[in-house]
Amino acid sequence: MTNKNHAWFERACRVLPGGVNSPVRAFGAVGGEPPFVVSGAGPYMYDVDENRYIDLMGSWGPQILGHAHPDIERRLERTLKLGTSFGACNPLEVELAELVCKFVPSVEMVRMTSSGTEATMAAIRLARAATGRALIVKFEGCFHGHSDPLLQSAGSGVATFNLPDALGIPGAISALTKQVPFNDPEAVRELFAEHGEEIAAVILEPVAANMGVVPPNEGFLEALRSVCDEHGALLIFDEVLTGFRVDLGGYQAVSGVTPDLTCMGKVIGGGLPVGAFGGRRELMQQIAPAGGVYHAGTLSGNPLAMAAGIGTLETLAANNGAAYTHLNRLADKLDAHLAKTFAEAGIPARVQRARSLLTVYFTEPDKPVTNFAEAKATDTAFFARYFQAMLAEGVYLPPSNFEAWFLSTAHDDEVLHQICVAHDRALERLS
Ligand code: HOZ
Repeated sequence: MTNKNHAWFERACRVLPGGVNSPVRAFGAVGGEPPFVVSGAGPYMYDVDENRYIDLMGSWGPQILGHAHPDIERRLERTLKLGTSFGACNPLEVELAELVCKFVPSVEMVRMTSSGTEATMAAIRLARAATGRALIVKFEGCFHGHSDPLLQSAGSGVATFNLPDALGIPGAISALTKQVPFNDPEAVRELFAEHGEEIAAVILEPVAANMGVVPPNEGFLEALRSVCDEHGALLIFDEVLTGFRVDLGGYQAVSGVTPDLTCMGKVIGGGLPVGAFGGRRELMQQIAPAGGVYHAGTLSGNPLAMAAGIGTLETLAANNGAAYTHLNRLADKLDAHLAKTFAEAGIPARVQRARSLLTVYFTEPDKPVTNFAEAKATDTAFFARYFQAMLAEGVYLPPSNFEAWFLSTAHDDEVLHQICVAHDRALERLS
């Protein structure tokens, strides 16, 4: 790390806990100091020392069109000139809501928030109000933001830093969240057999992507749908990561399983702070002021975030969703190259995918990782070495094995070739 990055990290550590504003940005699990990024263009990011990185982190998901996409920039410039926030109704929030309702199967009405955390928090409040029940079922290793009821056995930064679940969270609140292993419908059925009358909702990422990428086993989502229906509980999909990433309709469109409520974020804000939750009209009408369940936010529906979101969704929808064909094709190529070269190098590695979302686990290639316990049993220490070797070759991966890699439409075949070359060199460094 050259001088300017180091100096910025020292300054940051004096005024920001751990030098960061969100734990996953720190290099705690991979070692070293994080670069300080000053700009991005297409598939690249640049740090204060003018190092260029091919970005496979994509701001943890939102940058599906790459950095500084010209159409998004134009929309933001136009919107910016009109004012940054009014705290009053604005046409852009209606336009983005219309797009979300059009594309996401479960969503007839939507409420914009400022983050994914806020979206899941409000969706749970709504589920509790709608059912008159208190318990929530959550899956180990799924991450739904940092609200009190959802931090237990959480993935993402909580898993990366191996943090205790409950610091600062009263036991009475934790007791209302029941945890079960991902991909274990039997455990869910047993829980319902015991507490069926008390369970308000089952919440999950339909593809777990905060313990690395763990797709649902065949029939798992269907089983959850039917157990919720049987017991009058709501099914909540947290599609903050999968929404508009795996398909315009999210993973619910891919799987054909429709939840009662859907939480979104990331891509729908085109790189600006945003979140949203939505569902059937009859449920969403219970949100204030239409109904009595309170959710509010000064910056909810912020015009800049809405403008970036509209531009992003319209671009993704153009040409019959050609963007997704491109993303999936690149992911296929990357997956094939990684699998082949790891095998040739004698490194046990397994690429797990949900369309263009992917993770490499250092484990036996033919043994699927299906839950949090299995993800934690993979060789994360080797991932740290691989991460550093890739960074040294100019590729910025998410600095944790419990995260997904993100491609963008700005990554083309030439950039993919550069990633593959960097990877091959990284393997040489590791040999
Ligand atoms: N929620 C993101 C994906 N795991 C990480 C972003 C963050 O926590 O800063």
